[in-house]
Amino acid sequence: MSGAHLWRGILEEYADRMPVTADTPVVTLREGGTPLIHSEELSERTGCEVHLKFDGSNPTGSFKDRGMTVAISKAKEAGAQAVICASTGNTSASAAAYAGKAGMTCGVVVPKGKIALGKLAQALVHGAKVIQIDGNFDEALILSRELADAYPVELVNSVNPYRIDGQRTGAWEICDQLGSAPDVHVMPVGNAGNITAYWRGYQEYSADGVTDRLPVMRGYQAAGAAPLVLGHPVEQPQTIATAIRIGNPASWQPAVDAAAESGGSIRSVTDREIIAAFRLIARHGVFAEMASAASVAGLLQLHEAGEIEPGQRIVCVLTGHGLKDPEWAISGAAEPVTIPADRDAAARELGLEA
Ligand code: AN7
Repeated sequence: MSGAHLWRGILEEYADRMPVTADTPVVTLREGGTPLIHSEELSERTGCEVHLKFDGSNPTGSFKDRGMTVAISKAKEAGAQAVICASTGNTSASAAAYAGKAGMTCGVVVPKGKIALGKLAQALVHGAKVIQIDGNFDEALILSRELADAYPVELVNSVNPYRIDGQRTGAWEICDQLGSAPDVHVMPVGNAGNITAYWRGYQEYSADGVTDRLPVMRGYQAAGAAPLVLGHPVEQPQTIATAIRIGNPASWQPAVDAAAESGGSIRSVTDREIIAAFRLIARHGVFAEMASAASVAGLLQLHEAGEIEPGQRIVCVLTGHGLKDPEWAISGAAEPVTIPADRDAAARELGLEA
């Protein structure tokens, strides 16, 4: 026996903590088990031990797969033929993939022109029916809820409790990887399901004695889409981080509670801070999408404000992969050079000397 262990996906790895029985048809793409990457750069800057939980390495490139494997498996168990979701992009990509695997029809409702091209491509290749609306995510979610109320179609947004159930596994993996919860947990916040899920996950592990501590939860919205910071919905949310361009989060209260109960906060970072954080981690080998970089931007903001004690163990969640939206990456980068196919010309470009 080689002793190799191949990750089976969150429903099987965490079966005893999941709402599944022997009768549940598990629909999985072997999601979860994502890397926790130590960041030398961020650790040095902050005087802390900083890790990046890279959920961009999930099968469809975002954390949504953790919740979707549960939601689609339970929908299939209940005999659903079709699922629907509203999305800023990643939920639609994930729903389309898992519905495709399950042999179910999938409809996705997205704000026209406001989702990253890679995410739209995913929904299309996986065979979802893509409906664009002249409106934002919040309006798309209202429409999707109305559809699910009036027609035989299962809603798989994070208002579906199975989504939150699955997303708790991110917290468990971090504890399993570190041996306990971190001191500080930093993450982006949009519709606010993920911060709700992480806090529940940490609390459950704590209640069961798997972790000896709970983290301080620090959530970050984009400044132009920061209803939880302002304390009221935002009619016209604006940010380059389209994944979190959300003005009226569905999990509003549990997210606010998670921040308060943990002694943490939900604050905002500007698009400028997000881009700077995006570039910083990309230069050090990790390509996450703009919305994900809000977590790192938040950590740097906390550090600059002197609110991070040195020596703490910190995890920043990177929720989605940068390849979903290469436009922003390319627009800020140097133009590639073009030269003849010649060794010495290439050496000159690279600044090499014989
Ligand atoms: C990369 O896909 O809402 O606070 O419809 O794609 O749980 O909403 C995406 C959200 C963070 C925010 N990072 O998480 C959708 C959608 C990325 C995201 C969030 C999203 P929540």
